[in-house]
Amino acid sequence: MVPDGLEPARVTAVNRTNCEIETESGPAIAELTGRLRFEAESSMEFPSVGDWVSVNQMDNFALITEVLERSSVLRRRRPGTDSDFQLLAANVDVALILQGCDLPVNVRRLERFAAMATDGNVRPQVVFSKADLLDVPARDAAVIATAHLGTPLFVSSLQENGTAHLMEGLESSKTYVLLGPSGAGKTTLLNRLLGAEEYATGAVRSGDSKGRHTTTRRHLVVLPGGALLIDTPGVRELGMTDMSGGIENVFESISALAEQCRFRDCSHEGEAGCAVQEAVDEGRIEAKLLDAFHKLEREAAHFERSVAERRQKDKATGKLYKSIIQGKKDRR
Ligand SMILES: Nc1nc2c(ncn2[C@@H]2O[C@H](COP(=O)(O)OP(=O)(O)OP(=O)(O)O)[C@@H](O)[C@H]2O)c(=O)[nH]1
Ligand SMILES: [Mg+2]
Ligand SMILES: [Zn+2]
Repeated sequence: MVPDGLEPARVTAVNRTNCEIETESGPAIAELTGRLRFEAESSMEFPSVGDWVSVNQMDNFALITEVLERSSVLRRRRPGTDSDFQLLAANVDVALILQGCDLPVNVRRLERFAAMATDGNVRPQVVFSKADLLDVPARDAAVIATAHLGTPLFVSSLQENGTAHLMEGLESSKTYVLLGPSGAGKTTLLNRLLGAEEYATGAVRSGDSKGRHTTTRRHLVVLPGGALLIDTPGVRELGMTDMSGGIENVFESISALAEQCRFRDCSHEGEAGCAVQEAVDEGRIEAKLLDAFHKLEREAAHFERSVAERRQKDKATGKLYKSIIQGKKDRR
């Protein structure tokens, strides 16, 4: 709830010394109150892109007094720490996880992005970008390799109807975030959805198709249809390395083994004739990795359960944001 005398606003970008926010009366630059700045116990308490905050508006200046409760977060472990997190974005509904078709499908990376999203109550959606570079058999192979992560979308920002399918699925006043390595085509897609070359994109290196880290900050943009999209810099280090040590393709190999379990609905938690458990017992799969697999599944289940709850909240937040955007349009 926003206290009396204050108004709600949404953080669209975070700079070193201030935040950019969208208020009912349009965009503004805002600073944190001293209390917020000095009493924070962890960096997670500071506003991040996508956060709803309550602000005290003055003439051409605003003060953020409070970060409102988050419905979801995208966060990663700070490299080298166990419990310190870096918040990438807040109040995100769907993470669009991009994999460029100019590079081999990196299932492991997609899984890590998906786990990061699920972990924060964000729905992961795999998106194969640069689909113009893919023939049909390669497309089928990509679908099969990532089937455990849901049905992927294919987009091309260069083809005539290359983004139509994705665009149709974007819901007004829902918040989406673009994730993926540098060069995957995140900003190109954003420009395409905006219908304008508004943000800088960069060609990938000719040798290995790696990106050049063109986008350097996260920012939230309102799309013509009313959906909200956060562009991010290519993530170098995911900070989900607690599962390191040969997780490569582990989810795939568990899925493959699961087909040999006696029961089709085997949960691999001690059932008779479980091929996955057998592989763990024989040391072919590390127990730690099976745990990680179970954790991801539990998170997915938890996510399903909380969707209904979140719908209620989303409705309220959506209305609020709509009124802000609408208010802005009316004044134009
Ligand atoms: N063939 C093809 N190339 C694309 C497509 N989308 C983007 N590209 C190219 O991919 C390169 C990288 O695109 P960007 O949008 O800058 O990538 P990014 O993910 O924003 O990269 P960072 O900002 O560095 O994280 C550019 O040369 C784009 O022209 C596409 O749909 N098809
Ligand atoms: Mg970019
Ligand atoms: Zn089993």
